[in-house]
Amino acid sequence: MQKPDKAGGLPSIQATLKHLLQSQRSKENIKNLVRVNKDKGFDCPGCAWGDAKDGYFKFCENGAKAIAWESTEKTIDRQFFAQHAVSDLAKQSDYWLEYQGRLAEPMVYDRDSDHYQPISWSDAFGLIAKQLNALSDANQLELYTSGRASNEVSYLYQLFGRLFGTNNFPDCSNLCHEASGLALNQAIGVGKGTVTLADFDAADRIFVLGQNPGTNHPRMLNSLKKAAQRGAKIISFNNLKEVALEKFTSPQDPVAILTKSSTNISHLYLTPKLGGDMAILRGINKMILETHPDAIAKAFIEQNTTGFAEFVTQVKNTNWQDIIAQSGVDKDQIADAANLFLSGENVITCWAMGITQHKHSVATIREIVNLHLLTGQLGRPGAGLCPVRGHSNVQGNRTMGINENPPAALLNALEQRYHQSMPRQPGHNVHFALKALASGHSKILICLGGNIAAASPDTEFTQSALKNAQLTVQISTKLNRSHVTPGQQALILPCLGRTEIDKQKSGPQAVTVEDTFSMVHASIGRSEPISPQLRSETDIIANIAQATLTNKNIDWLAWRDDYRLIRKEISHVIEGFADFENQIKQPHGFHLSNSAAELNWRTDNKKANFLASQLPDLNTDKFVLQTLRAHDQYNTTIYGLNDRYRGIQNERDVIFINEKDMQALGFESGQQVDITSHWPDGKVRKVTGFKLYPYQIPCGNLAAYYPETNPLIPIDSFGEASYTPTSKWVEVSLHKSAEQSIRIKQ
Ligand SMILES: Nc1nc2c(c(=O)[nH]1)N[C@H]1C(S)=C(S)[C@@H](COP(=O)(O)OP(=O)(O)OC[C@H]3O[C@@H](n4cnc5c(=O)[nH]c(N)nc54)[C@H](O)[C@@H]3O)O[C@H]1N2
Ligand SMILES: Nc1nc2c(c(=O)[nH]1)N[C@H]1C(S)=C(S)[C@@H](COP(=O)(O)OP(=O)(O)OC[C@H]3O[C@@H](n4cnc5c(=O)[nH]c(N)nc54)[C@H](O)[C@@H]3O)O[C@H]1N2
Ligand SMILES: [Mo]
Repeated sequence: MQKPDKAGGLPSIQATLKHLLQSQRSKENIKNLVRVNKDKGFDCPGCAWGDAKDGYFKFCENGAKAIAWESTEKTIDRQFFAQHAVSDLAKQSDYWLEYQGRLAEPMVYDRDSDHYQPISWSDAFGLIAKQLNALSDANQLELYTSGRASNEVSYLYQLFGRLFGTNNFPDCSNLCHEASGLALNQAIGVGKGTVTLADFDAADRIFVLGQNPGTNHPRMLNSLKKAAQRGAKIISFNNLKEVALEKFTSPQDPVAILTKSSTNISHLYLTPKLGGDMAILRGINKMILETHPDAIAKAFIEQNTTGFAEFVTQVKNTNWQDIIAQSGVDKDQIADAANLFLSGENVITCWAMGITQHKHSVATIREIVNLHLLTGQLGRPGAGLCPVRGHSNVQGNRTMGINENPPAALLNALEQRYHQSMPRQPGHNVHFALKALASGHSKILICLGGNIAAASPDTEFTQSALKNAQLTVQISTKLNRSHVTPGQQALILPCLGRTEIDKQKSGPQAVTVEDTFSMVHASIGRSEPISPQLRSETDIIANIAQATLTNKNIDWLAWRDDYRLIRKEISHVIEGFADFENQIKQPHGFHLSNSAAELNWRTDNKKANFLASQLPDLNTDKFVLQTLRAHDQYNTTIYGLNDRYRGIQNERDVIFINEKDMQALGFESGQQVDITSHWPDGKVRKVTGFKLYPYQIPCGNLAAYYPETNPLIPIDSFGEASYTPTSKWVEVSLHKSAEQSIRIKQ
C-alpha cells in the first residue's frame, strides 16, 4: 500500500461504510451517524473535539468506526467464557479480544477452573462491598477512570471514593494530558485550553504541535481546512510528515470529492527530532527578544505577568548551538516559524501527545505559554492556547473531581454539602497506583472503563501489579487485556455504551460531557441496548456505593433512578454548574467560562507567570522511539490492521526508520527486528519481530504503534512532575530477529 498524498476524500467514505457493515448492525448505525453530536443525539465516543453550530453531519470516519465498534450485534456471554480459559484468552491479541463483541452479562473469575462464570448483579455488588469493607485502610483502594465516563457517573464515583476515604483516582489523564493541566495551572491559573471552536474562525495563524488530527481528531481538519481556505496560515511541528497535515479533502464535501480537489493544510511544516519542540519554541522566543523587540507585548506583560526578567535571562543563556542541535531544525526554519507567528494578528497554538509524553513536557508547555505571553496572544478572539484532549469526556472527568490531587475548594464544597469530612492527603496517579498494587500496599482496583493493563507502560510490570491485587473490577463494554490479567478475584461488569438508551425508573436518561473547548452538553443514546443484562455506569457505581458505605445518609439509588438529581448535586458543588439542568436544554449546551481567557489569573500570585526552564538534556547514543496510534485504532482498541495514511496494510508490528539509519545498520526494508529498550535498572525489556519500514523520519528517531510497544517503556521513565510515561521518548536499540521469534509471531 502506498502512502496517499492527501487525507480524507473517497477512501474515507469507503472505510466508514466498511466498518458500518462489519458491525452487523448497519441500519441502526447509519441512524446513529445522523444522531451523533446533534441536539437530542449522543456525544461521539471518539475524540473531545467540539461541534460546529451548523447543520452538517457531525461524524468523521474514525467517529463512525468508534460507533460501529460499540454498536455491534456480536456479544459474548457465559457460553463464550465457558469455552475459553482465561490463560488461553491471555494469549490472544488485543484486536482478537475486542473483536469478540460486546460483554453481555456480569461475570466473576473462578481461579480454580481459570474461567469466568456468571454472577448476578446483586452478588457482584455484595462481593465488592464485602471486600472493600474488609480493607484495613481506605487508601488500599484504587479507582481508575478512562475518559468516556459521563459527568454524572464521574461525580458519583469521586463522591463514593472520598466518602469511602481515599483520593486514589488514577485516570487516563495521567497517561495523556497531565502535563498540560499542570503547566497551564502554574502559568495561567487554569488547567484547560483558553480558546473555543469559534476562535478557529478568527485566528490567522494556527500552530499544531505534536498532534495527528487526520487520525485522532478528524473533525479538527474541517476547522483547519476552513481556516486555510480563508487565508489563515497553519504551521505544523511533527516528528513525522503526517499526510493529513499536508493535504485534506473533506469526506463531507461531495464537490471536492468529485473534482478530486484538496486543500493544502500546512503552510510551514517543521520535522523536529523527538523532544525537540521546546528547543524550537525557545528559538522563537529568542529570536523575538533579540531581533523583534517591537513584537514584545510590553503593556500586556506589565499589566498581567510576573517573571519576565527571569525569562529573558533564561532565554539569553540558551545558546543557538544547543537550540539547533536539540531541535533538529535549522535556524532559518525557526526564523520562518517566528516570522509567521509574529505576522499573525491572532494566533492559536494546539498540541497533543507529541508534546505531553516527554520527560520535559511541563517545561515545553510552559514555553508555549511564555511565547503567548511575550506576544500577548491570549484573551481575545482568535488567540490562545489549545491542548487538544483525547477521550471524549476526559476534561469533564476532572471538572467533576476525578483528581488524585483535588483542589481544597472542591473538598470544602463536598464537606459542606454532605456534612462528612473528605480525605485531604493526595492520592495515587496511575504510576503510584501500579506501584502500590505491585508492592501489595493497595489491594483492590476498580476500573470505570478503559484498559489499564494495555494502556499503561512496562507491560510485564503492570500486568503483574494487576494480578497481585486481591480484587480487580472492570466496568467495561468490550473484552480487553485488563480482563485477562485478573487479580486474585475479578469481576467483569458490562455496561451500556454512549449509543444505547439508558432507561431508569424516571424514564430514558441523558448524561452530559465536556469537550476540549469547555462546552458542556447532553448526550442521549437511541439504540436498544445490546443485552438486557447491561446496566448504566451510573447504576453500577450507585449500587457499589449503596452496598458499601455504612453511612446511609445519601440515597444513591434515588440518584440512579433520575440523573437530574445528580445534576442538582453537581450544581451545588461544582463551580460553573449553577443552573445545570436548564443550561443543557440549550442547543449545543453551555460554555464553562475560562478565567485566563478573561485575563483573570487564578494563580497563587494572581498573575500570569513566565516560567522558563533550561533545555533538557536529550543526548543519547541510542535510537529514540516514539509510540503512536495507527489510523485503525482507538487507544488499545484495535479496529483493524491498516494505517492508511502511512501506507501500512494488514500489519501492526512495524517500525518506521530513516532509510539512512537502516542502511547504516545493514538492514533492509521489510526485515524483522527485535527492539530492546535501555534503562538504568538493567531489566531486559524487549519486543520481537517488528518489520522495518523506511520512512520520512529524522535520523536517530523511530516510530512504532502503541500498545504493542508498551512493554518497552520503563515504569520509572516518566515526565517531570506529570508522571506521564515518556511514550514519545524511549531509548532503544535494534537487532535482527532470530528466525524463532519471526515464526512465533506468525
Ligand atoms: N481515531 C482515534 N482517535 C483518537 C484516539 C485514537 O487512538 N484513535 N485517541 C484519543 C486520545 S485518548 C488522545 S490523547 C488523542 C491522541 O492524539 P495524538 O496526540 O494525535 O496521538 P498520537 O498518535 O500519539 O500522535 C502524536 C503525534 O505527535 C507526533 N510526535 C511524536 N513525538 C513528537 C515530538 O517529540 N515532537 C513533535 N512535534 N511531534 C511528535 C507523532 O508523529 C504523531 O503525529 O486522540 C484521541 N482520539
Ligand atoms: N505507549 C503508549 N501508551 C499510551 C499512549 C501512547 O500514546 N503511547 N497513550 C495514552 C493515552 S493518551 C491514553 S488516554 C490511554 C488510554 O487508556 P484507557 O482509556 O484506559 O484505554 P482505552 O483503550 O481507551 O480503553 C478501551 C476500553 O474501554 C472500554 N470502554 C469503551 N467504551 C466504554 C464506555 O462507554 N464505558 C465503559 N465503562 N467502558 C468503555 C472497553 O472495554 C475498551 O476495551 O493510553 C495511554 N497509553
Ligand atoms: Mo489520551
